[in-house]
Amino acid sequence: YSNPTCADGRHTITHLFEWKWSDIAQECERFLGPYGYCGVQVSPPNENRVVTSPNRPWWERYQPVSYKLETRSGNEQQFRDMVERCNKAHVRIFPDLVINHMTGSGGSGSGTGGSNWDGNSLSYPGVPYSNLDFNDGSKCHTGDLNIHNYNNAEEVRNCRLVSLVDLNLGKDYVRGKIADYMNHLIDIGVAGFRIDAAKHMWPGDLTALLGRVHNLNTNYFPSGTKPLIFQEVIDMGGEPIKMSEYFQSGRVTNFIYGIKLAQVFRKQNQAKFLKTWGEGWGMPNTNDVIVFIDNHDNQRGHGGGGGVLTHFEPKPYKMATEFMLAHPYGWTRVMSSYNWDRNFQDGEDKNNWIGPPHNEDMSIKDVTINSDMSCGDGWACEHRWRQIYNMVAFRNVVHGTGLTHWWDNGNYQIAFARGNKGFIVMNAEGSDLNSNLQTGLPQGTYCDVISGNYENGQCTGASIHVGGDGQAHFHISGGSEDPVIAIHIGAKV
Ligand code: ARE
Ligand code: CA
Repeated sequence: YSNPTCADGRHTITHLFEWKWSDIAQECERFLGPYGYCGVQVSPPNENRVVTSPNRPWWERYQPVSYKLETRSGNEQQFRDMVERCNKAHVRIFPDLVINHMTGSGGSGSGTGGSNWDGNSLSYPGVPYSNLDFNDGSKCHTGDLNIHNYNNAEEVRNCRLVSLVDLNLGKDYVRGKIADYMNHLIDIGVAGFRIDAAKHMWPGDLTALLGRVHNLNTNYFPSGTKPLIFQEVIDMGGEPIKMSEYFQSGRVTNFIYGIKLAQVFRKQNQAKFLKTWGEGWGMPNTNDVIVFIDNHDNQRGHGGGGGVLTHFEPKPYKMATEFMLAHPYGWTRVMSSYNWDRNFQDGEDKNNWIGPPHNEDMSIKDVTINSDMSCGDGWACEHRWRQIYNMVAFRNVVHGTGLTHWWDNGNYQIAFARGNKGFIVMNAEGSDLNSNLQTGLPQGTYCDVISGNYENGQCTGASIHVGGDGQAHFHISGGSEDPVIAIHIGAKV
């Protein structure tokens, strides 16, 4: 379950957070396919609770009502159309799977697909689940059935995460309903899943569940291909539940990764130490993780948030993302956000609930595209930033090579090569970088893909001349907004 199910030569996914299926389908065709992305993590496709106080927060989608494919992102027919068009564009779809729980306890109503639910009697007829399908007082021993102590693994897995009513995945019936849902999505043609709140489910229940899941649809994938699974397990080292318990059922989210890189690019820890980045920093094996700079939770202070870089700080954010995409460690995910008006009070953003850009009737707005390729109407579209999409291509070009020719100045200036295919120089120092460096690349002129593109055999930004001995001269001004140069053999004039 940890083999990426990407089309050949593609190695990075992006999370198009809260996008509509119709926009994702277009984005696969007009951008993600042509620019070399492997795939898209999409918001939970199943029916969710309609939350009106606050009004339609993004997090309502983490409160399932049924497994019917009907949400603010679109209906089943639109979902199918997206999967088909994206696969045709060689872009894979990875739905976010919320299977640990249903809605918050208490309250009742009808969901985004019209199914009724009752969080008092634990009735979800759209599945159907009844009170018999949940962990209750027999399995969870906290007085209010909620999780309070993350140092008690049993409590974390059998009690309610922020009052979300906790499904009993030990039950055959529950596993069957979830497997049916997953198989429905697999048969439509998805390539794998993000598993939400995996920490809150028993590893044995997850492997048993996966045992009931189909191989991927042979219209798009070689026969016998298993879905790629990446599990959300927040493990920063201080709790009994470890990422390693979940390697059997796929990859895990490496949350330390973004926090540590934020420290470097905020100049709280010298960049020279990145020489041993990856397993050398005590992180899991490269094949067991998905890595990212920020995610939809920690970019707004949810889910162990705090301290990570986001699109609100573009200079260090781009640098951290460039480093991630240049470095061989991990399977990479690029966040793609929308903007909201942050309102910090006592260090907390009171607006961190705000949902995606929407129309009067609360339907999600279309993603509009400007003439410079950026997005409009509140969509941040980091995945379309030149410095980021060109490094996605860099990663594709250098795939399979190791890290070579490491150089640093003992402080915040670093450089390294990827075999004889690519080279990156980063200056996080503030003062100029002016050095001759060994690039490992064949002689020639290369486009710096940070300051510009390689178009019609020419560079729209800076060019770098590599000599017959592999050396090149680099000058990066300390005050530059983009103090990075990256070159690779796919952008050689
Ligand atoms: C909302 C309201 C709550 C309310 C609840 C039920 O905010 O006040 O009680 O509804 O009515 C998201 C939001 C939540 C939201 C939820 C449901 O973040 O605020 O609750 O949707 O609408 C832990 C988990 C981790 C989880 C984070 C948020 O381990 O799995 O908390 N992350 C995923 C998603 C979230 C989503 C959910 C799970 C739920 O990515 O977007 O919640 O489906 C330490 C621990 C971590 C812990 C962290 C935060 O770091 O190590 O394990 O993360 O603290 O508590
Ligand atoms: Ca649970």
